[in-house]
Amino acid sequence: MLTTEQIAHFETFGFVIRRQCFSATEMAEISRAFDDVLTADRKGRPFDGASRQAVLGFIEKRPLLSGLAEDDRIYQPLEQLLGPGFVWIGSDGNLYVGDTGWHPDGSVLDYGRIKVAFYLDRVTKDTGCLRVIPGSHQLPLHAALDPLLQQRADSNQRPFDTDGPGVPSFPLESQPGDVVFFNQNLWHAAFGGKTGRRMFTMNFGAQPSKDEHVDFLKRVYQSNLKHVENMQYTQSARVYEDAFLYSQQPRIKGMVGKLVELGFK
Ligand SMILES: O=C(O)CCC(=O)C(=O)O
Repeated sequence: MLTTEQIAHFETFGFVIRRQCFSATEMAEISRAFDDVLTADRKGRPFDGASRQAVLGFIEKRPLLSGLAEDDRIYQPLEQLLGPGFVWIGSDGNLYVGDTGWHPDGSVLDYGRIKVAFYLDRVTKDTGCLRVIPGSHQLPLHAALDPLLQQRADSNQRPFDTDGPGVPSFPLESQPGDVVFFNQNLWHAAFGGKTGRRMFTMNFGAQPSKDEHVDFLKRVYQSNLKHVENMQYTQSARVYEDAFLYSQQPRIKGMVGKLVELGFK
């Protein structure tokens, strides 16, 4: 459970990091399962490091990983931050290559969505930890940072007279076992990571209360289908796994119901 102060931190700054939520033994198992899923996607071939590998439906592919979505250490903070009836958006397991330029994961400011990120190796400010711009999940800062998208497209652009790493931000340095929760409207980036930096995310949305929220979920689903095409080695016309979509586990069942209703596969 988050304390009142941790909730205030999340609401004000747009993120909260929970230190050493998972033990070294648990992280060793999670790490092995991660390597397994990404290697299976490459059909056993080595990672060539040419571009990012992202496997969609990542936690859904192993029971040990799927269990994270219903684990109290993840589920309870989400229920506190998003409210009851929150929905599953999806997960991805990644081997990153190079920097990730500044961006938010969307700008639907009236629809709460949270990304939960696990970095599987120690990462610091200059070795690829997640950097965030505190408070940028809200207006007016959220919109004032739009010029950073030009810099993401072309790192020579300096809309604020500085390069990407120079943009004022907070580094979420982390050790395996730490878990980052952040508002998807928050501007974030990572610089200086090694090729093959390992991280995975789980993404959740509040219970949709407007057509615009449902439209947003549909857009994300379409964009995840594209990610399967562009960043997975093994092609598929699906994002999710049946074992997860039709799980009988009450918490999982509760979060995927909307997706099944919308016909997501
Ligand atoms: O770790 C990174 O490179 C950035 C992660 C990120 O941008 C994301 O998960 O949306």
